[in-house]
Amino acid sequence: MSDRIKCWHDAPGKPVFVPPAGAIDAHCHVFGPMGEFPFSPKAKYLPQDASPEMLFALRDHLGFARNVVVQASCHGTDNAATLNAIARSGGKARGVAVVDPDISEADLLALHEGGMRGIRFNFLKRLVDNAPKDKFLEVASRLPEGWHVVIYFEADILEELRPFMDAIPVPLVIDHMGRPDVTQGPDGADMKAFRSFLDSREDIWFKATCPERLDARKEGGMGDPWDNFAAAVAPLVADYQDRVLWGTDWPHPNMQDEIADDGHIVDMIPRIAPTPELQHKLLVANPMRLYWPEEL
Ligand code: 0GY
Repeated sequence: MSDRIKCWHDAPGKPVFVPPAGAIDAHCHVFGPMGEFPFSPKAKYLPQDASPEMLFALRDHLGFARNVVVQASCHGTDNAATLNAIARSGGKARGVAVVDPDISEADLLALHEGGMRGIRFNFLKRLVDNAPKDKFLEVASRLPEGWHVVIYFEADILEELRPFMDAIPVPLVIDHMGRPDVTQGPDGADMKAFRSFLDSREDIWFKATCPERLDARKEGGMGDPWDNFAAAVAPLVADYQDRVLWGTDWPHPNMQDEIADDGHIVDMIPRIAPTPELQHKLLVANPMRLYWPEEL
């Protein structure tokens, strides 16, 4: 039990920034509870329980209305814990699944019924053993109507992944902007490459997320208050304001070296989206289009 890691802040501060009504935390996870929803035997980290109730309490504390729960790698392709969180949310959560690429049409539809609206392909070698592009492409071609593909990769493999991503026939959502080195600044090589990728298709979305990962002290950044992140990401949000999402990344998988205060993470929002109009797009209008389009 003692080697189960915990990466979240016990008592995050109340943010100064007040999110607009209907704001959506579009990137967060749940872990377990392990007694009901065991972790995958292939999990690369074993976290303490981060339950739906904890997530919803944080949502309310931070001033958000809804969550998009992304299936975490520690649960493998068994989406039961994420579906449980969605079911317990009273309609205030939807999700992104991780599936065995051989999944049947009936099982995909069951995921849709359970509130999933996309699938995630993870290319981080420290999180998954293999990422079969040919099988991913096949399953991406038979997703339920309106679904998208979330892709998680690091900046050094963006070019290598381009032909694969170009071939995906549904909208793409890129986790954490493909993890650019934000210390390079807004015009650094990583941001330039990411912009060129965004310019290649109008249906590529991204999450302006994870100052705590991308601007962490241990990665050569500066840590909270994450000035490198604000400087590098604000121009991207302004230039691609109709296809950017935001999320807390709670419970911050694998971040035990530097526990981020979620209140501070929320207070980054006005630094990357300084006007009420941008904030509404980032937190309400954009995620609603992807996750609750029937309400628009
Ligand atoms: C994140 C990032 C990480 C982990 C996962 O599914 C996961 O385990 O996404 C990570 O370790 O970088 O998006 O939460």
